[in-house]
Amino acid sequence: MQLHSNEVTMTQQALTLISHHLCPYVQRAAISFAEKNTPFERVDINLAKKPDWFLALSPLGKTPVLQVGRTAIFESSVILEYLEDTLSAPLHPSDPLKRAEHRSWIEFASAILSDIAGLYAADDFTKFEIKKDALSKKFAYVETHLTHAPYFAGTKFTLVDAAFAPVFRYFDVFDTLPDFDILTAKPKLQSWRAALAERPSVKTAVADTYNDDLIKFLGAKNSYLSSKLKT
Ligand SMILES: N[C@@H](CCC(=O)N[C@@H](CS)C(=O)NCC(=O)O)C(=O)O
Repeated sequence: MQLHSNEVTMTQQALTLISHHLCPYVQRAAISFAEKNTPFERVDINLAKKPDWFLALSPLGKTPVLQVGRTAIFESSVILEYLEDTLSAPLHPSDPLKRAEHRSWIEFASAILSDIAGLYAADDFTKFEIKKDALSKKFAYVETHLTHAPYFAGTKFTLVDAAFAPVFRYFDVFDTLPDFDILTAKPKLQSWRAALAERPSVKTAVADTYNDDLIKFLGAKNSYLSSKLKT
């Protein structure tokens, strides 16, 4: 039997995920690797002091980067697609339209992450409330469009779940803030969040110290949210 050359290359090349210990986009890839039962090396870097070797690999200067042998792949959605293309245990639906729909939802998760970054960086109450409102509206949209349980597409865990699990993880800390009620009164979303939190691949995508590390990271932002965390 002749092996396809990609199979040979793929199995021989080391997979290294260049990461940041809190990065939600890194978590997507770590979750996918775990779901696919594929070992990888994880190298955490300090994004506040990016090493030159990292900047040489990552033109956008962002984590995650997946190094496959000598090739660097950047952008989490591209990394997820590469893992779909090369590893077994698919996390995308096989139907092209469904797959496209799932990709759209992954984009939506990225838009939510962008609002979350805006929320924790907002330096006054007004900006904070604008971001909070934008997030509330996006989550209300999710709530009305969730039609399956326990996961986004039903009993099968998919990449949409891998993209939303790191979104919900922020709220374990945000929910400790006074009057922070974005996810309350959204029962479908809450049960999806709970199911994701129980998933082993989701649990192992971050260190046990994640919540404390996130509080430290947010506390150092000098933002409206960090002032609320300290009180
Ligand atoms: N669109 C990118 C976003 C990645 C991203 O924003 N990563 C953040 C950390 S979570 C980063 O590296 N930020 C550093 C910077 O922007 O300087 C992806 O999906 O991979």
